[in-house]
Amino acid sequence: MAEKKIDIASPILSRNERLAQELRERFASSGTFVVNVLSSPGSGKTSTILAINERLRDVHGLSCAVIEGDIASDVDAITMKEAGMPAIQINTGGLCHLEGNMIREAVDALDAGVGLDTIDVIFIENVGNLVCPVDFDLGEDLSVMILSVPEGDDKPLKYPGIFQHAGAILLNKIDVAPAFDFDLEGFSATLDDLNPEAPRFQVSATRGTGMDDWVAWLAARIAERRA
Ligand SMILES: Nc1nc2c(ncn2[C@@H]2O[C@H](COP(=O)(O)OP(=O)(O)OP(=O)(O)O)[C@@H](O)[C@H]2O)c(=O)[nH]1
Ligand SMILES: [Mg+2]
Ligand SMILES: [Zn+2]
Repeated sequence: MAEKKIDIASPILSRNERLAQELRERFASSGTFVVNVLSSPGSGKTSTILAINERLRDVHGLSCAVIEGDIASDVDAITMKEAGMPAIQINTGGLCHLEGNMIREAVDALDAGVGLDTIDVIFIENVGNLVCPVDFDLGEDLSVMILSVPEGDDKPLKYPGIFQHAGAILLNKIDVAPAFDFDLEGFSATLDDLNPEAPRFQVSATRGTGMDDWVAWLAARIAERRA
């Protein structure tokens, strides 16, 4: 008997595409710029968003909010709220990426709270994972990939998809580079092949190194989008 192959991925992805389009229109009408932050667990997504928020708020006069995606717990949302940002926690209950329907619920909650019109920038801190988050469009304007030095310079070779997808690439924890023999030239050469367009920034989220340049670039993208 011939085997019947059931493709469950395509309907899920096409439903997600429709939701992403809906979200994109909603963000456009409220004038909200959305950044999808992607990385492995522990690369510095939360620390980077905190560092960006300080500069967007103090230097550029922009108000930020966060949607936190984690398999469990609300520790990151609590950290963001303590830093003064409205934050919505999504617990995926085991799912290793965020999908459009989860973002829609979180955006509804932000809208019912502070109001979407009052938010200039939403950061979506995706679930720490270098594989499937790239398959799920969340209606974002920009995807930022964060690699941290201790993960090693070979990661773009092993997980090319996420590096190709990114609109900007941060190399975080640059303060510990000497301890890890991170091959900056080799890393750059791999990115030249995979994604020559995306700008790259070497940063330390906790010490602030490189943050002003990176946030200036981001603020310019936000201003362009609004214009
Ligand atoms: N040395 C150093 N440590 C950093 C830097 N950025 C983050 N860290 C530390 O790395 C650890 C993880 O940082 P987080 O910002 O929580 O990373 P994350 O990607 O949000 O982690 P998950 O949400 O759990 O995936 C924390 O102990 C941070 O203090 C950095 O630039 N330099
Ligand atoms: Mg985090
Ligand atoms: Zn997944």
